[in-house]
Amino acid sequence: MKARAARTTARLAVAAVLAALAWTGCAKPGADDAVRPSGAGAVEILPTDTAAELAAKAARVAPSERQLRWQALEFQAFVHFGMNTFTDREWGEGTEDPKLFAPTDLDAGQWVEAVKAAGIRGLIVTAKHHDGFCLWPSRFTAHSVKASPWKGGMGDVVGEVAAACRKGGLKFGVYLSPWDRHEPSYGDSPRYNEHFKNQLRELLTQYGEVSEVWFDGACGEGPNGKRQVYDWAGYFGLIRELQPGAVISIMGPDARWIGNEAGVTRESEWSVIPVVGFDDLPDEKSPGGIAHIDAQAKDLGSLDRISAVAKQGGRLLWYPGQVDVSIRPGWFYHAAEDDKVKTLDHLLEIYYTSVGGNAQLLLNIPPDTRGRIHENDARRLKELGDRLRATFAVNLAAPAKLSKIPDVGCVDGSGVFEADLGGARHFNVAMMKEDIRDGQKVEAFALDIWDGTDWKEIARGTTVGYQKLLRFPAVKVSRVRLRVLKARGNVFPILPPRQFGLFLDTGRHSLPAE
Ligand code: FUL
Repeated sequence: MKARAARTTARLAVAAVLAALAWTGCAKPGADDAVRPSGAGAVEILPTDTAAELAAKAARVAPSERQLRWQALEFQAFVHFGMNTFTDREWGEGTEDPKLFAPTDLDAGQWVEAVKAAGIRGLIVTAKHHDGFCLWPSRFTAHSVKASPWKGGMGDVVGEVAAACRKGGLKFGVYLSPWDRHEPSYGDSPRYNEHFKNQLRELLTQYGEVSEVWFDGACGEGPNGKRQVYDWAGYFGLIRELQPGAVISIMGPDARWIGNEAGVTRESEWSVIPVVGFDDLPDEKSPGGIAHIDAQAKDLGSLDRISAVAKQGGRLLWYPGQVDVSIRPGWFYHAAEDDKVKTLDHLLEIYYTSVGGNAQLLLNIPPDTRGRIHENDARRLKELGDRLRATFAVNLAAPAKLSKIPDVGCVDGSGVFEADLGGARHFNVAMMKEDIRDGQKVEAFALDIWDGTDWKEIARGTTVGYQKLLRFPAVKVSRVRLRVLKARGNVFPILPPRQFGLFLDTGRHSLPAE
């Protein structure tokens, strides 16, 4: 009874705070409700569209339900484990003896606990890498755990990982390399496509819910190598049929590669991406209608880029970025890299710029030859989680109260949010979020503090999207102001505590004396 009353009081308090916030904007919230799409979907852009029409169209593109759920995972683990772990290589030839696969102490539960310590919410395992060795006993090849000494050939790594994820409350996903250096049918396109779909079907039906299927674009066939024409449409169709909630990443329509493997996110990371052409049917050249983007281009979604694509005729898609990067130099475990685990500062930098840069972070942690996440990696993951938990435990903007609304000029869909923190608060991290169910709109913003006499700008940025995290030297003030300087259409209020937050990271060196 007591707990229930406390919850009710807390809810009333939150409602009062929300009502007490100040927001000024040029357009009325809700004005474009009528044109808001119900979910995903391409919006056509034409050579005849004006700049204003293109901005309005871009503002209307919204994620699908599966993309929304995926984005909310924020931080996932990539687990590269397989034949390469035992041959000390990054890319196997496909000719390796399955007997080499011999983990001595495989413990998927330990993987799950280690990654959860970092605050990770999902895990994607390499069910099959380019060498073709399968971590599950596939009925369609002999090149698998079945032929290995591990558990006398009776083991199933994918099964153990899926079960451990379920038990630990992590989402579970699979990486299945389209490029297969072992499978004899590879290059005989229709036969290999059948083979690949058979393997996909096993993975999608035998292990419960699969939240993501990760298709690698890598293919190292040389000029005289095998040429496989992938049946992307068939693969995607099968996934949609068997696991409709699964996001198909990279060579797929739901999430795009960020463009590098170093953990670097663009300053302006857009989820609304223009694509040349109107053909939205998946085929080899255009998997799900997304093949024409250059994932490594500097600018993928600015209004300039949108208008350049519109001149050729095309579509706008919701296509968010995923940052895949390894905690070590390699994707697979190598004992020689045991002391090359990324530093905590480096991981924090990657976290703040990806999870805090409108992208999802997919951090690779490769288990060793025991089949365990090495102590050095596990320790670093725990340090990372501890630091993030400590920083984000208290949102200092949560009890914000109404302040005087300043008189500021508006450009496009801009607006000003101002909060009185109810006393001086010490912080060095700010968080803001757009409600991406309504699309992504903010193009430029600035964060100000009241220094007692005047407003002083302490940070400025471009896109916000799902989440923007800003780090700056610590300040101690009682009033802050967020100015949305430019937006594509109407930006709804960005409200604490869910969409606006201020935090103190006590681990940073730059803290001034209190
Ligand atoms: C690349 C692969 O070639 C690497 O081995 C690794 O799997 C990485 C995530 O993707 O394309």
